[in-house]
Amino acid sequence: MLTNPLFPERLKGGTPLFTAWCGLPDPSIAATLAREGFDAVTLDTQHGSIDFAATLQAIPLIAAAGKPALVRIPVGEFATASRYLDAGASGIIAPMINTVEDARRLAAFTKFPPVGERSWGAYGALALSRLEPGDYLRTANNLAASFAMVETREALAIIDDILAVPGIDGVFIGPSDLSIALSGGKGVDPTSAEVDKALDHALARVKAAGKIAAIYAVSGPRAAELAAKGFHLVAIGSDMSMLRAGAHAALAAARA
Ligand code: 3PY
Ligand code: MG
Repeated sequence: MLTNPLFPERLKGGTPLFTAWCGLPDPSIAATLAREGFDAVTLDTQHGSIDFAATLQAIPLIAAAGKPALVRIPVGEFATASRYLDAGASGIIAPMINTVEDARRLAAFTKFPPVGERSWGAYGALALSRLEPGDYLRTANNLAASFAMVETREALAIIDDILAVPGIDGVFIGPSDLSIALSGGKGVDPTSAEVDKALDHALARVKAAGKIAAIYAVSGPRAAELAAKGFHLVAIGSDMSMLRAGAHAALAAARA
């Protein structure tokens, strides 16, 4: 079952949701995190080593745990977004949306007409949702969220125009790339005061547009801060950093 049939609506429900962030290549890692307390699991195919086939395997495993699966696609690979939705993904996160044309292309590949131009073939999603084809077609545009990543100066400057594109459900802030952009390439600091100022502005614009505000957090405490600011969806990253942190903590305790 698609246990969260209207995931975009649920995101706007007032309670911040937390997603795990998986880049490691084995689908069992995503399946394991789906059974922890996360509200969703995101598969990062932009920077993670998880490939297309493993991502397709992970989606039903996450759904079997009763959680929505989101997928971050590589830059500009909008056609792949349709394939993940066909497999039953509840959200697509598209990096580096720096022009209105980028946002239009994302919407075209992730929404059926009349909003976009998505092509029919949602076989995995039909199996997971158990919806009849006609019912799936009628609801598909509201079943999954399309997120435009805002992580450059260019994107920040046109955030209202990106938000105005039909079929864009929300914005997903990439604070690391944003910090690199705002510092002119001098450093990466996703929690800098400059980034905070930019993300407060972006959050206000997303709320004014009535759309969904999502962001990546480098740690649990940072995720709590961002949820308190009013973001609807906060990713707590990542499987690799949690693995390393767990290893460091265990070794430090062992050697203490
Ligand atoms: C960023 O912070 O730039 C991201 O893309 C989130 O991983
Ligand atoms: Mg980024």
